[in-house]
Formats: sequence, C-alpha cells, structure tokens
Amino acid sequence: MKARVFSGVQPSGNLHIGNYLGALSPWVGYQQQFETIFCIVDLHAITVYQSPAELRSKIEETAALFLAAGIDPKHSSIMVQSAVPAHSELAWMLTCVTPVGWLERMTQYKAKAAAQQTVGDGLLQYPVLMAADILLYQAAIVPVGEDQAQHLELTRDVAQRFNSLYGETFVVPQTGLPSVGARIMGLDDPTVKMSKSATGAGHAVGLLDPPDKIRKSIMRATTDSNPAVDFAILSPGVENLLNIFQAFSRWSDEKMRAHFTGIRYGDLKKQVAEMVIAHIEPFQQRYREITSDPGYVARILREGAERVAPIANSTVELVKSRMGLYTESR
Ligand code: AQP
Repeated sequence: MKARVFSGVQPSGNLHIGNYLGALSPWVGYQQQFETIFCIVDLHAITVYQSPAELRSKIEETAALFLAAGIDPKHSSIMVQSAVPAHSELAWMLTCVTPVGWLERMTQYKAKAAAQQTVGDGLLQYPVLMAADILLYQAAIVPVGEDQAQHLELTRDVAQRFNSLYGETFVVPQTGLPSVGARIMGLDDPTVKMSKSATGAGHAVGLLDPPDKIRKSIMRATTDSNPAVDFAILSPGVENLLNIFQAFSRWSDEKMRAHFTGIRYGDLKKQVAEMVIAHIEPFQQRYREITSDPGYVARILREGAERVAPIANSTVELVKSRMGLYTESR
C-alpha cells in the first residue's frame, strides 16, 4: 500500500506565488509515488471573518487552481474540509488532549490575534483542526511552506501525546518542505511572508493576476540602496527576488551566482517578472479551460469527498473506541 500524503490551502483570498511555490507545485510531484489528498480548508478560513458570498466562490476557485497547477483527480482526491464532518469531530477529541499552553505559543496565532479586535476561539484552535485534518488520514508526509512547519510540529506532539495516553493510534507525520520557495516574502515588505490576507497593492503576485500587473508589482518590489546584485551582501528584498527566480527556473546555486552577480536591480526585476509570467501564463490558460466547463469542479470535489470519507470515518470510529466514547461498531 502506498503511504499517504495530505495537505491543504485556505480559500481565504487570492492565492499567490508563495502558495504555488510552497505548496501547489511541490504537491504535483508527490502524486505518482504516494496516495495524495489535497484539501480546501474552509473551516480554517472562518477562523477569521470571511464574507460568505466570497468564501463560497473562493472554494471552487481554489479547487480549480489545484487542478491548473497539475493536481490530477485520477491520482489525487481533491476535497473540501467541511464536506467531511469527521474533520470537526476528530478536532474536538484532539482539543481535549492538547494543552492550551502549546496553542498560545504558536507564532501564527500571536500574529493573527494581534490583527483582530475580537479573537475567536477558533483562531487558537486552528492548529488542532489542522492536526485533525492530517491524523484523520494517517498521513505520513505533509508538504507545506515554512510558515506551517511549527503547526506540523504541534501535530506530531498531539499525535504522540494521544498515542501515549490511549495506545498506538496515529501515524506521526513528517513535514515535507520544498528545497527552494518554502518562504516567499512580501514584495512591498520582504521582512514579512507573502500572504493572501495582506492588503497592500504591491504585496503579492496573485496566481490570476494579468501579466501587466505582475510586471508592475515586481518592478516596484522593495530592494535597497545598492545598484546591483552582490551575493556577499544580499538584502531581504533582493534575496527574495532571486529566490522567486530560482524557485520557478530550478537553476542551481552556481548558475544563479554566475548569471546574476553584478546585474543591476532594474534588470534583475525584469528577468524575475518574465520568468514568473512564463510559468503563470500557461497555468492561467489551464485555469480558464477548467472553469469553462460548468459543474466540472463541483463534480471533482464531490467525488473527492466521497472517496476519502470512509478513511476519515474509520479513524473517528477508532479514536472513539480508544477514548471509551460510545460507538456501536467496537
Ligand atoms: N509566502 C509563502 N511562501 C511559501 N509558502 C507559503 N504558503 C503560504 N504562504 C507562503 C504555503 O501555502 C500553503 C497554504 O497556506 P494556507 O492557505 O494554509 O495559509 P497560510 O499559510 O496562512 O497562507 P497565507 O497565504 O498567508 O494565507 P492567509 O493570509 O489567509 O493566512 C501552506 O502550505 C503554506 O505553508
């Protein structure tokens, strides 16, 4: 039996090249060797307020972006988190074994809570729901960007704690970080990661941005007061641009150095923009083809949920029986 890989994206805004390089693109490579499940985590998205109409449309848009990136529904299950109630059910059981101090230490919780007037309990519980998503499918590997590595560590801790309290139940998953592109920074502020929920016009390159907008955002990216690339003194903005170029081109470190040493920042930005556009244009073409077929994405999501629900339900039954909860089957 193939080992299982699970990962997800929140339909909480416009997906950007960070989501593509840190998650969607690496996911494609797991499909042949593993059993793969890719999830649109709408229950995670509502940990901060989402406009209902927008959330509804972003769910199918996100699924179509998975498909455009090369997730093949013949090999992978693509599903929506809230369509499989076992995610919420297991999350509650795991909440009961997770010390609150573990959750209060999470850096994403601290950053997101600081930006809210009222902090919903769901924001604190976010990593427990993520642990449930992963442990529900007994996933061996979870490919994510670097910002999610801390949550993955917590998932491992929760799994180990549960296993030691109630007996071997969960596979303890490994984190799958991409070698390049694991942390793409904001173009306007390269000290913070590129994020869907950041509002600045020049912050992100959206996966559905037209080429002119992509050029404009990259040409306006923050660099520093030096004129040209010097690998001995890379500022965060220049390093980020080089990182984006390398992640799309797959060039080696040596080739990057040989090509970009001494290149003026204006030229660097032009080359980065053209490299991004060369990858994004065919991707957007596939997206248009996928979304031109009404009902196609909804069908893929329905089939994905139907395929994974039995796995999820049997884990919930196992957990209930381990914890002594009422279950007729055991
Ligand atoms: N800047 C990034 N660089 C590399 N990878 C990234 N990811 C996110 N930002 C970057 C990876 O994309 C996947 C999906 O992320 P998510 O939707 O679960 O939420 P997030 O990590 O909180 O990402 P965002 O884009 O910043 O969303 P918002 O603003 O809604 O919170 C994950 O694998 C993540 O690591």
